[in-house]
Parts: sequence; structure tokens; C-alpha cells
Amino acid sequence: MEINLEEQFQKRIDEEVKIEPRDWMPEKYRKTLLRQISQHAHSEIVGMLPEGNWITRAPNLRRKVALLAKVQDEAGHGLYLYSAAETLGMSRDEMLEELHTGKAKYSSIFNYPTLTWADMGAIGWLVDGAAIMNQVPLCRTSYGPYARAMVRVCKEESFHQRQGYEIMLTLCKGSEEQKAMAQDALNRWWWPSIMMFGPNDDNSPNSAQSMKWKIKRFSNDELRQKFVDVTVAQAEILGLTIPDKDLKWNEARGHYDFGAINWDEFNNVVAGNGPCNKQRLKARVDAWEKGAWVREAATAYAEKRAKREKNKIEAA
Ligand code: FAQ
Repeated sequence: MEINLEEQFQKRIDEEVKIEPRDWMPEKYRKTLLRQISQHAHSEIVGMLPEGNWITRAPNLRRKVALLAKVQDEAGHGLYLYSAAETLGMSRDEMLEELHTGKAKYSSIFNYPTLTWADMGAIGWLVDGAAIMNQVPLCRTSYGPYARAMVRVCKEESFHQRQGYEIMLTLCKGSEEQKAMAQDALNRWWWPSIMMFGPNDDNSPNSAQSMKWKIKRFSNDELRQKFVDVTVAQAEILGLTIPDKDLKWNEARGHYDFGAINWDEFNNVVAGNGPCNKQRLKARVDAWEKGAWVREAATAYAEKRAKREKNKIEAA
């Protein structure tokens, strides 16, 4: 019986039929999606912190409005994604509990500090650029609620990427100091952005099954390569140097070759020991605890209202 259901399920996937919340699905498919979508949601919410750090210090009103809107979009992305994950049977409170206790992961990239205004440019350009590369294929992922959430997320990510690239462009056309600040931001964000795509394919335990179920459409290395290929030309327009002496066009492959990734650094950050892991988690736990009165007040109000409605019905 079980084998039959699994075969039918795989057939639907192969025929590009979207899987919906009430459809039968293998338990491992449900768990894989819950893991990926909830981690993706956590990344959006934790991802608000590095840029939130610069909202009050944006150089002018236009920059401030754009950055504020971007960070609010990230909150929205987190909410669409938590909603998509909830359709798989886990409550938002449980997901947040996993984040706050360190059980659930979030993207390594958000554990790096934002030291200068140029970091706002580098994050938009590189981090959102990498996110777009990874997330556009997720608009065709096999699970309906995730795929639909990603359509809107990707539209907003395009604005985020342009907003960042435009900051870089302005700095690069500015004074020597401004250009140096842009180069310094690229130096610090380049390798962590490359790492965002996750471990190499031969070291990625979830990839094979996720590709078979069409949760993932491209492997980590394929997406990383695409990102490097498009980003090199963008750095040239800026007149900046990518901090990789091994970066070189490979005519035979039709792609850029690039240097070795420091996987020790990646593993260390994922294990909770990056430059800002503790600070990021503390900020989220504090926000949760400080918001307790809002949740309690909203629940008390809902209960009072329900009681009033019930009394009204009984009196009628
Ligand atoms: N950081 O077997 P794989 C954004 C973990 S949103 C930390 O290859 P998988 C928007 C992975 O979870 C950025 N951990 O795993 C924004 C797994 O551990 P687990 C987030 C990582 O799932 C911009 C283990 O390593 N985007 O940027 C990372 O098949 C600006 C083995 O890896 C998404 O979440 C990492 N970088 O592939 C917001 C996109 N990479 O869970 C604010 C959706 C891997 O078994 C500002 N997610 N790990 O314990 C995905 O596409 C996939 O989950 C991957 C990883 C590609 C991230």
C-alpha cells in the first residue's frame, strides 16, 4: 500500500503536478520541506538585523526610505514562509521555539557584522543577488504553498538587489574614500555570499532526494556557479576587484573558475561560532520575550470578544 502511494506521489512530481497541503505525501517529504521552509523563514527574520543596524544612519531620506522598505519586506517574506510551513502541520510558535533554542538553522550569511554604509550596498547586491539565484527556481518547487510564496518574494528581491547595486554604483562614482569603502565591503561579503549556496554537491546530504522530489531544481554548486558568472561582469562595471586571485574565465567550460572556499569558516558559522551568531540569536529571543505582553493582550481580547459574541447569541 505504502509503496503504491509513494510511486503515485513520485509520478505526480514527475508530471509537474503541484503537491498541496491535503494531498498524501511521504513523511520525509513533509519533514524536508518543513526544515527548508522554516529555515528560510528564520533567515528572512534574522536577516533583518544586519541592515536594521543602519536604518537610523542612512545618509539621506531617500536611502532611509528604501532601506526601511527593504527590511519591512524581509519581515513580510518571513511571514509568507511561516504560513507556508504551517500548512505542513507545525505551528509558528513551535518553529520559533526551534530557532530560539538553536535547533533550527538560518542562513550563515546573517552572522557577519555590518561595519559601514557600503555594507548596505554589498548586502543588496551580493546577498540578495545570491538569494534571487537560489529562489527563482523555488517558484517552481513541487510544493504549492512554497512555490506561490516565492513568486512574490522574488519580485521584491529584485528591487532589493537593485537598491544595493545602486548604492555600490554611487559609492564607486564618488570620492576615493567612498570607492575604498565599497571595495572593503566587497572584500568582506564576497566569500560569505558564495558560501550561502551551501556545501559542495558531494557534501550535501539533502540534495539528491530534494532534486528527485523537485523541491530543489538546481544543485548548490550549479547555483553558485551561475551567481559567480553573472556577478563578475557587475563588479567590472563598478570598477571593483573580486577578492579571489584564482577567479578566471575558463573558455572550455564556458564558466568562471574560482578559488577554494573556506569550508572550515562555513562550518564554524553554521555551528554557531560566527562573528555575530550569539548577538543575532539574543536579539530574536529578546524580541520574543519583550513581545509577550502583546501576544497575551491579543489573546485576552480575542477571548473577551468571543465571550461577548456567545452571550449575545444566547440572549437572542
Ligand atoms: N547557512 O544538504 P544541504 C535571503 C545547511 S534568504 C546555514 O545542501 P539543503 C533573503 C543545511 O540546512 C537566505 N546552513 O541542505 C535576504 C543542512 O543542514 P540541516 C536563505 C546551511 O537544504 C537577503 C546542511 O547545511 N535562503 O537571503 C547553509 O538541501 C538579504 C547540509 O546542506 C534559503 O533558505 C547556509 N548557507 O540546501 C534576507 C533558501 N547551506 O538542515 C535579508 C531556501 C546549507 O540538514 C537580507 N533554502 N546549510 O541540518 C535552500 O535552498 C536550501 O535549504 C539550501 C541548502 C540551498 C540553503
